Amino acid sequence: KYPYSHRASTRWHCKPNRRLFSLTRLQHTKSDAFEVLAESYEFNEIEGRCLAFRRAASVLKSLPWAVQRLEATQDLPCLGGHTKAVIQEILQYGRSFEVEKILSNERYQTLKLFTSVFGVGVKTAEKWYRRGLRSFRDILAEPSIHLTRMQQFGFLHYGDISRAVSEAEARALGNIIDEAVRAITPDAVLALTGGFRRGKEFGHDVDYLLTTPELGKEEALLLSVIDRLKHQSILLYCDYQASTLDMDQLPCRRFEAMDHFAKCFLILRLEAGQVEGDLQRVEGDSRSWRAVRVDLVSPPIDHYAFALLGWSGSRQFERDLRRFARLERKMLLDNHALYDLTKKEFLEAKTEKDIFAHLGLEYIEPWQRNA
Ligand code: DCP
Ligand code: MG
Repeated sequence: KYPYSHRASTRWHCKPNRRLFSLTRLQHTKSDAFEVLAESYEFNEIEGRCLAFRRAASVLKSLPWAVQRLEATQDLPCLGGHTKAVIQEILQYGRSFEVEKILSNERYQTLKLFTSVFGVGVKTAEKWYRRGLRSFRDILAEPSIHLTRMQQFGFLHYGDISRAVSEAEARALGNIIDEAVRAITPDAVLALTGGFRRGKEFGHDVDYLLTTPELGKEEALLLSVIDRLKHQSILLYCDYQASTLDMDQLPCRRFEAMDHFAKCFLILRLEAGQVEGDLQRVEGDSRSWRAVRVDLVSPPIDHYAFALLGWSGSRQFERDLRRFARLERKMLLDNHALYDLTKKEFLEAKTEKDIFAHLGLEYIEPWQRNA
């Protein structure tokens, strides 16, 4: 059942960090008990349980009150028996033994470390773990391991890109991208997406959508922007993926990890002087710049609204919205389009509001989508 229709829905999406549910926050690891459980299932490739814990964490995070007794969670959606048992344990003992066991597990710790590298997914991390590798030093010293270019740059800039990006840094990057885009196509459409559009104060990267009012010119714009960043000597790494969009292949009936728009995953060099205040840095770091991960996505203008909604996240919000579309409206929603299975037609949208209207939902602002 669509969780937004629940009575608690007025508080479902809180402004980030304002009313964080503190019960499951593990102070010593700065993580969330349910996030640890979800991750542990993810590492064991048990997707259903992983998603169940992510959804439960979202429900708890949205509460305007702290849970003091298990009974208080009785009418909340998406909380299964396992989740309730963990809540009960934390209420009773102030800790979860199951979570502590996971945190001290060598496999969990190693996979967590390895997947924190740009370009390393669970499968690769698992492969390295099975070969007996336990640290970055082990990996880099192993001659038979062939790192992809993305992983090489992930290791090279690990210190910088594993550190959070601040709002001020995201703004500074926004100015750089904006300047590059306008110099090429003055009337281009550019939008900040991802966590920063939802009002988050920190993120792991900065995400932008850019396109041209004229259909078919968007990919050339993206390539020119990349070229310009290269000439400005701020492009440290670029993984460009050309568009594979084919309307005949839509709607996608199975879940796909990535959409088909032209895009690039970048590492950019950001100078301290460009940032209001200062760079996010670790103590003792006196460099005048840092590396930041940036994603640029370039959908054709007629898919822009869907891409904007999809890339604004959060991931959990997108999952729930798609599920709602499918189960309650018999419609397929993804980053490209909305397809009505009953009428057997694509529904057009120029704005996010049009998409919400097609779904029969009240429009909600990006900052309310922090599920
Ligand atoms: N997204 C998507 N498909 C992907 C990757 C991302 O639809 N394969 C969407 C959902 C995300 C948004 O794009 O919310 C941005 O992705 P990020 O991984 O950058 O996530 P956030 O910006 O929300 O969080 P962070 O602060 O970690 O960057
Ligand atoms: Mg992001």
